[in-house]
Amino acid sequence: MGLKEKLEQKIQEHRPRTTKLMKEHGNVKIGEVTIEQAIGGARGVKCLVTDISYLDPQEGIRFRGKTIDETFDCLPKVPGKQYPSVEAFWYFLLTGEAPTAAEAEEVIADFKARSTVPQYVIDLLRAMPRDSHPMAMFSAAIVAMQRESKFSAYYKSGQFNKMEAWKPMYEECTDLLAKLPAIGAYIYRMKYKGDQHIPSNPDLDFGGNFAHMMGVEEPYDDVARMYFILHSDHESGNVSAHTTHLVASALSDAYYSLSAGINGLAGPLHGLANEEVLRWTQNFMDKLGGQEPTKEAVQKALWDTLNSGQVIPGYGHAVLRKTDPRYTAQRQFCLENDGLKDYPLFKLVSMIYEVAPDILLEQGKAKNPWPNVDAQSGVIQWYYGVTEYDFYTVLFGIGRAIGVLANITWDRALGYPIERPKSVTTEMLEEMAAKG
Ligand code: FCX
Repeated sequence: MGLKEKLEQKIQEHRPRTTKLMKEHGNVKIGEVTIEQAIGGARGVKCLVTDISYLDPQEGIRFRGKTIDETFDCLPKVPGKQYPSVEAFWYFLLTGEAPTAAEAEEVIADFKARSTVPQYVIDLLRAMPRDSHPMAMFSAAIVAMQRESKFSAYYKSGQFNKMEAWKPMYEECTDLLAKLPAIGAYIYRMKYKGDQHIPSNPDLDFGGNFAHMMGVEEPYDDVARMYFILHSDHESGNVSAHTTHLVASALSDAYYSLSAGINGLAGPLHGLANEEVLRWTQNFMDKLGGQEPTKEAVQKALWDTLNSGQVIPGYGHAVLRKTDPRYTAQRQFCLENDGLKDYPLFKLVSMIYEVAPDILLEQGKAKNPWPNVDAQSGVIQWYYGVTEYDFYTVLFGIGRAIGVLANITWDRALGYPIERPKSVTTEMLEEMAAKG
């Protein structure tokens, strides 16, 4: 059974659960909202539903019920490689089942057939000022392809059927995802590698072809697979996932929705933190002027950052209350890699890990003093020669697309309505507060 057929089977099995919850238990309360939550960014308000991933504050992310290690273990590896293909993971996120090696190969072939980037996207990227931020380029490239939308064409066809709408959505999400490695690599080489490009290699999977088009040697292909999978999904409330879901809830197509989500990812409190981490560490190294970093120097630099009103990038989280297992997975990758484990930048990042949590605790503001995914990801990129850190959030964006596109396919399958929370005025809150 191919992925689309398997997905259809899963959707048919799932729909009665959603229908029953809505019809028979629609008035069961799952939480309350306080004034603090209404003003404070809806932190902890349970009002989104997804089965693609779940984030436990203590344990961290589970994809389709599996921890990071279990996810990597259950998926077929690319032959001769340590990590599974992104295509196998896409199958897993969509269906909740690990594909066999043959099923994964089928998805790899399907992605290849969809991976050509239209020339007008290249023209658009080339027309943008070369110093445009890579995230602005990435977002523009995605929204430019809206004219390809199969979902919008279906909506306009006059035959729109809510039960069938997931099919064109699935098609265009796959179309879009398959093109992202080539778009990312094009931006990278146009901006930073003298505009010299490397054609796609049709024999390679998503991660392998990305590494090839970036022009980075093995094992960067496995790094890319690991990176994309780790960054794919973090349940639905984070800015990029929520924005993509919100925009798609208006029946906007995947191009509009993902581009919007990518714009949210570009904020320094969200995905751009991986760029900020590298900027911070490089500035710190520059100030040291070749001297070995000491714990005392790191402590001082961290306090200087806090005292200047800035956040320590890569630390803290809105949901997590422990070290992010995505951080741990990447740290483990470094520790198991002979070159990386003694790499000065890795040692510095490890030193920050030793001192930053205590400093954040002493400062007493951050609810979570532990590192998140962004604190560790840049070191690995830097080690493999991808040192242009303003590109790092594009890498995050390619990964994040896997999760959010799987989510909006399911949004259409389950017929989730347009999202429209209610706002109140400050005066209303004051009246409610006075009543107690
Ligand atoms: N450094 C300094 N102060 C921090 C901090 C940090 N790393 N993390 C939180 N704080 C501060 C907040 O700024 C806030 O201060 P305020 O009361 O003066 O406004 C206070 O601590 C309480 O915030 P808290 O409830 O702990 O955190 P939020 O849920 O509001 O915000 C983020 C969560 C992630 C935005 C916050 O921890 C932060 O800014 N971290 C640094 C940026 C970062 O690494 N972002 C990436 C997160 C993630 F993994 C991703 O999306 O990629």
